[in-house]
Amino acid sequence: MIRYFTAGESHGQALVGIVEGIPAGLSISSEYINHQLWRRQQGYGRGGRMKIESDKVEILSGVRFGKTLGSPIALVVHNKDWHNWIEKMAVEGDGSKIEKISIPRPGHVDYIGSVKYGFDDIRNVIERASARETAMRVACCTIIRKFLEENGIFIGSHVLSIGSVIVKNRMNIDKLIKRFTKAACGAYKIAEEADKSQVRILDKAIGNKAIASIKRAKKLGDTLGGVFEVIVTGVPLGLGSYVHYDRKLDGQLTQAIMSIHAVKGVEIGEGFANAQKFGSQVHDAFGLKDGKIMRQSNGAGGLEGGVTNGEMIVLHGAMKPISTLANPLKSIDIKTKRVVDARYERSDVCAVPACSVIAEAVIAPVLANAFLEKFGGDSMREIKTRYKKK
Ligand code: EPS
Repeated sequence: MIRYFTAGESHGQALVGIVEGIPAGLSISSEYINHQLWRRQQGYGRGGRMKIESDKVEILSGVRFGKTLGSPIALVVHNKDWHNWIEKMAVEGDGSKIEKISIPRPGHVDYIGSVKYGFDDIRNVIERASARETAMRVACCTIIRKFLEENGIFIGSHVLSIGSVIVKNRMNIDKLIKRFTKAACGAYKIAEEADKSQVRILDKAIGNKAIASIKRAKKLGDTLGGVFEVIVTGVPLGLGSYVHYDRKLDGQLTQAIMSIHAVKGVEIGEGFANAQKFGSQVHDAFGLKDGKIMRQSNGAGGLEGGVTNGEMIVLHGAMKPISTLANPLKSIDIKTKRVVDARYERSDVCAVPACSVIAEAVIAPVLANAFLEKFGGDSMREIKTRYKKK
């Protein structure tokens, strides 16, 4: 089974990661991972930090001559901004000359983290709670994603709404998706098309409206959230299981997306909208195509009973507006107990496009583990032979 860990503070020296359980013989390069890191940094509405960083991964172990060895893969992404934080983030010393942060931002984990871990300096919380951590998550998960791609499973995403600007014409979007997913790279083609928009919205006019609303939010010192859609193609029938709660793949996939910073809602397909319809409008009638049993629709979003049904997987994630506000809400200084404005820490106005890219990445380990449970082996060759025999 594949596991991965990340470590690193937002303004520390580096983010590091270890990916364990990748079979031997998978082709991977830092260039391949760097493209996903670049995608994570894009999007209209990102803050000043993205102008400083140009995230690049260094592979330290587990890969030889471009192929995985089956051993743990160690990765590092250096934080360029660390050079501006060497004293504030020093590993040694007592920090007595460093100003402590005592004003928490509502919506962030600043206050809760300081109480939970017993800190009198909120900086200790901010550093690890920052969404910067997702850079290493994307790096680790991209290796796992490559494993899926070699087995014909492709992941893509696009943005459905930013603030109150919503892609309403679902039929048009579904037509586009149908066309895109016919490409050799399946759902990844959706990602490539969405990447052409600064907000990753497939409808150009709606995209322009979204950009205008982010501009407005910035002017007001405010922030915006939104909803994104993640699609997976090439998924074989039978991944996950209905026999036990923790083997249900829908539960595992939604947890992975919910674990991304600022995500507050996840659904499979049109989960919430379907709750308002008749069953006959939601469920996917069986049919026959060239003698093969198929579905006439995909209301289930590719999952029934926690098991993949052979249709594409459709997931939605809702990201709340980023909690750091340039025009701040009220807070309390935990040192003086006085009511003050919340502290402004450099941040993004909107990071929904980046969040959709991160979501593509973080579901890869869930899918890969379900795949390995069914077709697993120690090397790519062994796995491919088993998968072909299915
Ligand atoms: C981020 C890096 C962070 C934030 C952002 C995401 O860098 P800095 O704190 O130096 O600006 O820009 O994180 C947050 C929005 C947050 O609230 O922590 C990144 O690399 O994605």
